[in-house]
Amino acid sequence: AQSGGGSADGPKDPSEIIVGFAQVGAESGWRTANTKDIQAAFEDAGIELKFSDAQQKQENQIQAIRSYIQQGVDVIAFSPVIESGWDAVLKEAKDAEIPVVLTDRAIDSTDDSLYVSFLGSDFIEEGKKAGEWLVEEYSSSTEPVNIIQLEGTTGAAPALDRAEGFADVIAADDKFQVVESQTGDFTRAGGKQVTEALLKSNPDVDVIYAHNDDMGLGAIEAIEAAGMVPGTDIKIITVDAVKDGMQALADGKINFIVECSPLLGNQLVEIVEKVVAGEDVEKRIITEETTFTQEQAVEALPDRKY
Ligand code: GYE
Repeated sequence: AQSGGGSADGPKDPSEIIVGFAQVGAESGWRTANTKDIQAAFEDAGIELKFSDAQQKQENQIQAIRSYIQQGVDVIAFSPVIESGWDAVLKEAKDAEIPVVLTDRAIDSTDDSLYVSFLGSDFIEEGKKAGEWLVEEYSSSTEPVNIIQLEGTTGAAPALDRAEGFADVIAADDKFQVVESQTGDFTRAGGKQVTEALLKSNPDVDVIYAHNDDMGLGAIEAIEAAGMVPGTDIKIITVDAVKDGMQALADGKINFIVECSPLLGNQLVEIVEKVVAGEDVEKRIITEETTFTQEQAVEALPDRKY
């Protein structure tokens, strides 16, 4: 079994453990909250964390992972920017006997011995929750419902899965039509730009489904600039539930948010400690999440941590 340490002298002290974390970037409010939470959790645990920001580029992440392998860290954790293309570098980690933990996003590989655990949300479920709200919202209408989808980063697990879960649910009624679907790369600027362009060719859109809050917030700016009222003229559904998103929901500019928790730090520390001690860890650990309506956002906002 892969193990980052544990010797005849007994378990490693936390202060002897070194973890290398290869983050996606700083593309969204979710991501910055995730980075803060992970850094704080390792600091609290007294475990050294080497941290790198890949600026949403896979090649940078691969470079960071290679450098962690060279430095001989005890555990490598990373949030893969896209799903595909990891086999070679993860094989190098495996050969170096450094266990890898996938944090937040999944990889697409047939070899599940390349990582010890995958901690994060069920993105298909999130997409389904978004679709279920929409189906319920329009349950008494027979008119067509024209939808624009703002996709996350092309090829990223949350973009693929949030599209899939949503599509599965709305397929139940062909009044729901995704008339346009384009990537906004999970950023506010991306969401704004794509919405601006798409509103021109689709002035009669009813709903925008954005794969994260930031793109939804960008869409709000574009809708207002076009002289329409977000949340009323065009309904908006997003995923994440970061503070800015929750504020817009409470203000009536977003209609529904599916929660995706970025607070993975403590669970990641726990996995690292177990792996280093040579204990078994669950192959898949799913984060628990809820959803928010406008009324629920008003109530939840004061206690929102991120
Ligand atoms: O929803 C988005 C971020 O991978 C779950 O990445 C994460 C997503 C999150 O940029 O805001």
